[in-house]
Amino acid sequence: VAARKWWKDGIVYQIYPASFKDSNGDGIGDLNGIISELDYIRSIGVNIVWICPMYDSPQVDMGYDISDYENVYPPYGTVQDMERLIAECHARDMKIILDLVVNHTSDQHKWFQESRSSKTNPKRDWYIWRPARYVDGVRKPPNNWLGNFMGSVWQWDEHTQEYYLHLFCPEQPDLNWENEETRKAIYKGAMEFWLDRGVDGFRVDTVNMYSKGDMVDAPITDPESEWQFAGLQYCNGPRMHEFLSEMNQILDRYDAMTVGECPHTPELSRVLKYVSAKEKQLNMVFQFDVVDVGQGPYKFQTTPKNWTLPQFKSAIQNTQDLIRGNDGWTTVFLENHDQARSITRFASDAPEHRIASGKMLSLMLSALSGTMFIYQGQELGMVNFPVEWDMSEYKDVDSTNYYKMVADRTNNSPTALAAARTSLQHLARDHARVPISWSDTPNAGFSTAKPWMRALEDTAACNAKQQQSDKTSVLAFWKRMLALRKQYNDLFVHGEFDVVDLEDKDVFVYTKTWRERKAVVVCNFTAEAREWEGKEVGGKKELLVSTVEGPREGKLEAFEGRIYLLA
Ligand code: TEU
Ligand code: CA
Repeated sequence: VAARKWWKDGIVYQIYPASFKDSNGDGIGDLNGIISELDYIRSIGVNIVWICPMYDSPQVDMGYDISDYENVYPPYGTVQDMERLIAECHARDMKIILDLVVNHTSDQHKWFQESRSSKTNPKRDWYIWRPARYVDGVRKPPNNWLGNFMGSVWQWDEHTQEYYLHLFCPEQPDLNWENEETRKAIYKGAMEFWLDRGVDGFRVDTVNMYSKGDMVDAPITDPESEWQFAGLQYCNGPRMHEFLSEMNQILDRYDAMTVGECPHTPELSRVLKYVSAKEKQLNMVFQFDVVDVGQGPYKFQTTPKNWTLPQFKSAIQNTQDLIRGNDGWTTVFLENHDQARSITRFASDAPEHRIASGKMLSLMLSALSGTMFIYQGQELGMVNFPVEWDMSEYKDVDSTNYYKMVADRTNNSPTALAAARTSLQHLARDHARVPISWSDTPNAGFSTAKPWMRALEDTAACNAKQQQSDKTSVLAFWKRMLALRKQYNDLFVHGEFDVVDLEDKDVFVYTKTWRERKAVVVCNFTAEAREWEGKEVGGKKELLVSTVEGPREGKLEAFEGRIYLLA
């Protein structure tokens, strides 16, 4: 048997630099703040750290708009600080991966500045420029595609009288991957620059969007709008695998790990093409099945808890089935910087249920197969900020643009705006981006100054300092689960996953199987006690762990989770 790749057994901790820890009192997290908490991160049981974009950027999309790949955003620190962070991770036997954002740059990147300067500039073709089309003498963009942050994906440029493509904000022009010179510049500046400084791999942003295909109009799914959902057209384009093979040749030289972000790709066969070992593209991807549960046609066009447990189970099954009987690999995650907090979304953030919910989700995740990803604050059981917070606390373009669109469309209808607020309180990316609650001191112990985003105020009930010395905390439970995940590595990380009762709306029961070993995982997703006799799973059961202390028999408590080993 060939040795397992190091990243398969990885437990990754994702850091959002702006909100992790502020070391110099300017209200913004920074690299020195991260370095000061590496021992804390390691104590959780993590062995890989992922740093969200820390590159120089005007921060229109929180660093996913990069103006210089080879420099650090000054409030975060310097390239030397990054070198120190890399060394300090390695000194603790942890790997470090960065975010690779190369579908687009910032409009402030020098490549784009040159590209937009004239139609004959040598870098004109590094971005995607198209002439207008005229309908009854009216200037229109080249197609009807809707952008990820609302509006058209095309921006008119007065100076050269053409449109450029931006799948995200107008300040995030898409690079032209069809141009070989552009690709080479990306590999050298964005990848090799950091691989040469010792980083161990990348989380690859929007990895399936580089090849845009023929860019024809999208079908009309929203008759009220001029712009139509086009995700299925701009994702997984015809040259995607060719580009990734090329990119992989560089990554291979460094034995670098890759995890690609793979939106709008529901078909397993498609996903497999990205992650199968023999295809040599990416090591693994983030599928969107689970985090998309309960979202509307426009993400926010929905009501809270608008999902059922069977939907959640089959979404998890889709990600687990990816590795059944083939050479692919998968990921385990419920949170990241683009998702609201999982306790609020999938369990209960009511004060009396928050801790139980956090432990139950930790248990549910820790026995799933694949490389595991934990997002900062998830290990503390952090939850969404409250509904009372004003609209001005939402800083993310994704949230503010949606709210603006609803206002425009409905002529500021109070009912429509209230519905938008309710949905944002449930699903907005902002909830994951508030400062980490380190202690029960002003500004949650994150900073000595007023933080760039408002910190949670319930820090007495939830902070890292208190949880580190409390054996019953969510943090203590995460540590225990990650230790068990290591102890039962074959079964939990590599075993085969089966849902026991897909239709049950209250309890999620699944089994894991590795050769003659078997475990059954039982999670009560309701706020009431629930009967579970376990007749569907034969054999003698021995309790391995429960989210509730003490001997466990009979009914499951509200949001209780248990794992049994089967003899
Ligand atoms: O996200 C890309 C993506 O496709 C979405 O999940 C996106 O966040 C969603 O449409 C918003 O509701 C990545 C990054 O993770 C995200 O933070 C960036 O904003 C985006 O790319 C652009 O770089
Ligand atoms: Ca700072």
